[in-house]
Amino acid sequence: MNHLDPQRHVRGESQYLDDVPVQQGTLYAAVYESPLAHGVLRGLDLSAAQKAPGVVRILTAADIPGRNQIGGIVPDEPLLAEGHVHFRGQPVALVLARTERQAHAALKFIKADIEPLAIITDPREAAAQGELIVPPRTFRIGDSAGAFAGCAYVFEGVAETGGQEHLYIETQAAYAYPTELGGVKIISSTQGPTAVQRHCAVVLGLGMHQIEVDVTRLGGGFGGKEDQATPWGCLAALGAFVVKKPVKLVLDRMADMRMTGKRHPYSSDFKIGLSQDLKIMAYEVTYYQNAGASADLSPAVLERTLFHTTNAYCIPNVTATANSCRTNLPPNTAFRGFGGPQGMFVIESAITKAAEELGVPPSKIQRRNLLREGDLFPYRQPAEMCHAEQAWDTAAELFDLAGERAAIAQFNQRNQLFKKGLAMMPICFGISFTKTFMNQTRALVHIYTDGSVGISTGAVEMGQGVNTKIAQVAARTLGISIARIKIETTNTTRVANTSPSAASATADLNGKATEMACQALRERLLRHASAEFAVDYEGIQIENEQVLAAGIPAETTWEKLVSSAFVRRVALTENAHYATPGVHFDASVEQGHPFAYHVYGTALTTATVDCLRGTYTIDAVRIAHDFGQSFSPAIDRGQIEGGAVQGIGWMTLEEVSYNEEGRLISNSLNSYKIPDLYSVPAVLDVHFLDTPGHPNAILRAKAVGEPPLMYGIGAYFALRDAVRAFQPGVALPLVAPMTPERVLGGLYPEFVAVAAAKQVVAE
Ligand code: LUZ
Ligand code: MOS
Repeated sequence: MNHLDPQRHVRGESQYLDDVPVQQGTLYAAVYESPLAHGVLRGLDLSAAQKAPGVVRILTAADIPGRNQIGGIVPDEPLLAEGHVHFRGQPVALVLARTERQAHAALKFIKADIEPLAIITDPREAAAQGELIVPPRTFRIGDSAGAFAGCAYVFEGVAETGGQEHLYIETQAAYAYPTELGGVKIISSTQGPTAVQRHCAVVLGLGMHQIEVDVTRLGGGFGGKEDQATPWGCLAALGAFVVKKPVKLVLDRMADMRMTGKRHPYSSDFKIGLSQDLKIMAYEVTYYQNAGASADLSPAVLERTLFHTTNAYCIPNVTATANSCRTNLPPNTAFRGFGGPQGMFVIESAITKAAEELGVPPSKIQRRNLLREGDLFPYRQPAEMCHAEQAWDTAAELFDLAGERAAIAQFNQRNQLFKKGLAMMPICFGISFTKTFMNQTRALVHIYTDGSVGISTGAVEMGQGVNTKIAQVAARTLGISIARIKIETTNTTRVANTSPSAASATADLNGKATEMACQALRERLLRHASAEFAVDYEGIQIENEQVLAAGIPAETTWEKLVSSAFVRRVALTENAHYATPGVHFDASVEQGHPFAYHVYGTALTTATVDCLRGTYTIDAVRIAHDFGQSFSPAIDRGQIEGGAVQGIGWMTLEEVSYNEEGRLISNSLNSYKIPDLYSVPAVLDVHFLDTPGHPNAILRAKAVGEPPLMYGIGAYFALRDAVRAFQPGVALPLVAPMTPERVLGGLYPEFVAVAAAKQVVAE
């Protein structure tokens, strides 16, 4: 089964938000952003801008009819700045003009009177000043402090990971228009239509029933539109509501990069204790998450970091503490992996540091400590249907870990200017929203009288192929062809109160709801056939659009069955509700069973470093992955390949950089590099492990969205391995991304020391 959309995409037939025909009288919006990262907003001079050509109206916080509040988890985020500004790029005013150009041209005439305040960009500095978004949280199992005393080896260190720009191809956008009875309809490029609806209702002072949000598809999300499509939806809706005209708001690329949050950078302290035979006995870690200026999803991201503190390892004594630190940067947000990758980088750093100090390959410590059936995670859920060792051993054998290592050692002995490195990267990722209540959704299935089928769910198609999967589930359950099925837009009036398409759980949740609705319809149609043809219900089947049973005429097709059911007044619509069974969590003790299941896998990564230039190639990434029983192998393989490459980008090339004034330096594709065709690994193998899947996974095919991103962490450690082949024992900080500049610093530490000294002199 191939993804249903790509042919339409390449022919330009797919309808994205910007392809929606605009209505007559549509106004275009542009956002005036705070020019300072922190300050008291004393006043705004709009007079010149109001006279600029084409300008119809300029809206500020004073024009908001409801509450000026779009915070989700914590109510700490105004839609438009009021009283203070907290980051550069914070929306302050909205210009509405007759054309997009005129709206943007008017921005430069706006003057803000801002009294500057001190700027914090560093999470540790924020923590030191007590600037925490929520109180710190600690996950604890065993007694780590006591266990260190009995350890043969104890190592401590600091690990840091940087931000990551989502770089969805389609930038943030919304198109809103007034509807009768004073409501608003919003076409939004969002992963979370209900979030847009809920916040628009608050901002406009309306009931949620007055707001309709519709989503056809997104040109990528990656978490960047889980919460952060909301401001643009609300701003367009505010304009439409106040001016009573359609309003379209599309961010250009650089505005999107400046104004939206990214993956959270983390700085972390770790301490790891091992026994003589390399069992990890104790692990302590303190995370400092750079949350940006408001909470957004940071507390949930922080929680997922804690859930992934020990990655795929069993560690009996763990204390993990996490701080969400408020800084004067755009609010950081969901990004594929959602804090999991940040936590997993730290434990891999701790293991690597221990291995380097002990002079053993990290893989020796990794393999010895992998999770086994029944082992407890620090949050007390047991590892069930655990495939950590199977994934590792399959990867090690299939991709010849021993042979690769020997070949690399030989290469490194023979070459002075090029060095190769290798790393193994096991992953274990929990599937479910960590907030239990979010694990619910609905599907609304109509069978039309001609036998065609329309399906609405809470799932948003963002390129990941969820619509194809839902169509497959329905086709299988009903016994009909995919060609009869249409997956409708995601719309809040058809399917209400949805969770965002996120947490890798969208196909599971919405697929299960679809399966339930289709099962109910199928059963109803078979009961009808049983009555109509006076045959035993148990014996009837629908296969390939044929209704099959002894006693049923051979020409009885799906179409005939449906039309005869309609004539008999049988309901051809079904609405099903699905809630993941068995998940719960008690945050007061930080224990429970938050995940429906875990996904496992292992990647073997090799890399080559040019030791003159510091440049490198990631040569091969070979992955043994636990898909369960994949029913869309082409889509699933694509998710693993794309996720791994996105993870490699985060770990190597992509460097989000702000200056001390909180200004984004990496503000365009000139200065922010993502993997391109030339930098992706030449070899990217994906092996489907033979695993049974899980009953909580749709048709036993496990979730594939986020887990593969963390294979990219292997690229960091493979590069580190290569650098150390050139400079044995070099004190290379555990800081990602491993840009060519950082590689050069590892290859020539004395050169970097000289350069730093020169800079001090120059200053
Ligand atoms: N969003 C969320 C997520 O609200 N909760 C989660 O656990 C999650 N995990 C991954 C991505 N988005
Ligand atoms: Mo996501 S980080 O599952 O939107």
